[in-house]
Amino acid sequence: MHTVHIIDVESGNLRSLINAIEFLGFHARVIKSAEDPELATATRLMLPGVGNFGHFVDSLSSRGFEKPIREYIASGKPIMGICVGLQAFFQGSEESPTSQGFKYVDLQLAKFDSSEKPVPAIGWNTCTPQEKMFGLDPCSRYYFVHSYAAILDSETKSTMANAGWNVATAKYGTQEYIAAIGKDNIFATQFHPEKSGHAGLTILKNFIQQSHPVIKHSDEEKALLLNDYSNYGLSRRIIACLDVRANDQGDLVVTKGDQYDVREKEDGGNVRNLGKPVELAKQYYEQGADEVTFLNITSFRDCPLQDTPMLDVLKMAAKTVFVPLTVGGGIKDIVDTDGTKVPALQVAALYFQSGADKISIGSDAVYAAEKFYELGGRGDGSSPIETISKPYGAQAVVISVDPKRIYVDGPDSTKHKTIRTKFPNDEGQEWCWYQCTIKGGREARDLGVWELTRACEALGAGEVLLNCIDKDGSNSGYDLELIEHVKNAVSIPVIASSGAGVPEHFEEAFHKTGADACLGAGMFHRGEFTVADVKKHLLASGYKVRMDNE
Ligand code: 1PR
Repeated sequence: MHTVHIIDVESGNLRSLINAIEFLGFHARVIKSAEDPELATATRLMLPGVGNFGHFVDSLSSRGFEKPIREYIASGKPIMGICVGLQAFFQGSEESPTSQGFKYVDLQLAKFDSSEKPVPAIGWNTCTPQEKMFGLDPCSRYYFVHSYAAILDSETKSTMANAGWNVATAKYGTQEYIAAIGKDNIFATQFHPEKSGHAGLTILKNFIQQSHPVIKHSDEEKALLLNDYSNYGLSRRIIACLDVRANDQGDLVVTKGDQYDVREKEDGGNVRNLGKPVELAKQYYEQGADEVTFLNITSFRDCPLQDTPMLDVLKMAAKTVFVPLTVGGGIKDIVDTDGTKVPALQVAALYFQSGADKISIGSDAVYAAEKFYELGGRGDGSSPIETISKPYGAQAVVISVDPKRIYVDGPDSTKHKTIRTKFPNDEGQEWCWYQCTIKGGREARDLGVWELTRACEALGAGEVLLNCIDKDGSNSGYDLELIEHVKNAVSIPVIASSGAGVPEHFEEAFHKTGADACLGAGMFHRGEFTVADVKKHLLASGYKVRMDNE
């Protein structure tokens, strides 16, 4: 059985890669030091990286990894780079102009053009591989999350061809870029195979076994699954969300509220118990969820670090769920039971090490935005959004927003950005703004969702999880006006949340708004519909979705 060695420079989520390798039945060994003697005996080496290019390549150099990696490559043994690990093989990146790549590929990486599409690019794209690329399948979807890429044009394509590189190309918006490269013993993917469901695990297995299967599909499968390059090339993302808390017996359960009230109306007002977090996460993964989000909904209480229950949930879930995991609730500066101050960055690091790909910040995002405006439209570097996105990248920082609709007479009746709604209230008011709340809707603040999301984007957030207290648990469909309002405010991806009750609601949100992803909770937990039901409905309605069949 092969042992796979993984270079670790503490850049993001290695746990998922280790889990994926072990799930496939191989051994995984992490190499943290360039002096580790196992580096010389390794026969399969992996170079995974997330976040900032400069941070990653500089860490490799300062920790002395560059020389042994070059020696390993020169020995002809297989190496695989993942994400920023692919980028490290290039000359350099516009992201970090003073940092040097390994220069195996004579190209520079550049930022995606955000004037035509959301950046970072987050989602499931296809790629078109040349031959001998470990079974990369043009009908499969792979999970990409990045702002910088090796952009292709006729010149860069001939550079790659002349240097003998096999390339898998992908297209995001109008920009073509490199999804994977292969030459001799080097293989690398811009996407995350360990987060790309069964399709990604297959690539990992083929690389480890050094096998290049030939992929065949029927015309029917091709018609259904090949990319039509709608939605910038990304499939429509369906996210299953688990609101987690301890019930009155002290067990950690998945619960679900109506307008954030998670207690039963009868039966003594117990916390609604809809299942066990790890089991449900696995179930939704197997049904085809493109992401799973865990929210610790009692995080407003004191939450000492060693009690943080979500860490264990994540660790367990990440062993069987190979799509991105987001965790929210309690990502803030905390004081531990022994009085130690633990900065939010450290809390987030623990979650990343436990298997999270993204963290989501709720209440602290509101505080950060309030401070941003107090300082005249800038941050001071201290908010968790800033401290976490700096080393881990914007794509790892989601802000979770809990807004409520507030009706007013007209745009001049409030300082907040308003919209004219198609749904006037009983008093006939046709204008409204969306008020931000903190502590799971318990406290309303003098800040609108428009202002909040713009400030958080400027501070470094990479995605918005857009809940809606009015719609939560209502099964009446998303607040489409709210989604469009926030899409107009920011250029980062927006996840529509709250109100989904039937598959048609997902279709409606994708059809009528620019939502980048749609999240559902109650309808899945109650077993009314599966994630697969939603995807089949979307597919039948002409939307491209990821169908990840074994
Ligand atoms: O403030 O950074 O500690 O984060 C707390 C997190 O917990 C926030 O993301 C906040 O949204 C969440 N939260 C707090 N209280 C509740 C609650 O329900 N009592 N849950 C809560 C928010 C909203 C979604 C829900 C959708 C879809 N729940 O997660 O899943 O509304 O539901 P539906 O499809 O059934 O309508 P911090």
